[in-house]
Amino acid sequence: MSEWTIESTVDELLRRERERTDGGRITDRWPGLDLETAYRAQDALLARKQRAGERVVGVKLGLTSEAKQRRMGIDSPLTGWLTDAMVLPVGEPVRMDEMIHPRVEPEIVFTMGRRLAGPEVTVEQALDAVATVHAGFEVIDSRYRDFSFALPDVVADNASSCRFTVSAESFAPDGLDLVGEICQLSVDGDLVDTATGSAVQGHPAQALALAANDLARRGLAIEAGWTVLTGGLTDAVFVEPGRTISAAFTTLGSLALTGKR
Ligand code: 0L1
Ligand code: MG
Repeated sequence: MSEWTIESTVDELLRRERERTDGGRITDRWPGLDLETAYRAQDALLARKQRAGERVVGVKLGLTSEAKQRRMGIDSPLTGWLTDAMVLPVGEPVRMDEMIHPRVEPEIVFTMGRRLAGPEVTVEQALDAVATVHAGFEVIDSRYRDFSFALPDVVADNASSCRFTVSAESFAPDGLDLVGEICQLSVDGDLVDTATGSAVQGHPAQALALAANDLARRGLAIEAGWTVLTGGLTDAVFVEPGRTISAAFTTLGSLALTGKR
């Protein structure tokens, strides 16, 4: 491709998703792809999905923990869109034949009781707009080889969004200690990682405020009823056929996912 544009970037990323194939960084071929243009590409990619019948049901934050930022070599959080096609009902397997190289991470999830619009949303205002809190899993699946990307690449790729599961058990935010909430991540019964809610920007509601303030720069807001994934608490674990990944939270309950070829 001689000259890269937002539309050709979207074409390429959707082709990789459809054909379940990864590829090199767009920024290697389009060094002019800056962050602002990348978010325009993300919105254009969403518009294509909406034209194909998908409906926005929420927003996700990515790279909200220092551990994940260090691992991916990117020191900034980002946001992406969640659609109804990404919903993975509790108990359903992760269908690996629909994906490229899926990984799973446990998250604290909010459902919104009220619209939340930036700028200058505080953590208190963010938490006040939350209806319920849940344990959740995000299945991420980068359209880049080996999950190797610069920030504009992963932003254009809708923050590696693929699927997400939200536990049916719900909690009112009042009275929860979301900073101290512990999550233990196990693979086939073996504990592999532990983190607390403080890993997510110091407080998961801080991540929510960050999303509202970021979206406000694009003239957008978080709508009532939306789901918000606040970001991986621990590192993400690769899905394998037959592998069961489980997360046990102190208050929010437990969830498990199994990979299926
Ligand atoms: O949800 C996430 O934290 C992932 C954001 C994108 C980075 C990645 O693919 O690991
Ligand atoms: Mg995530």
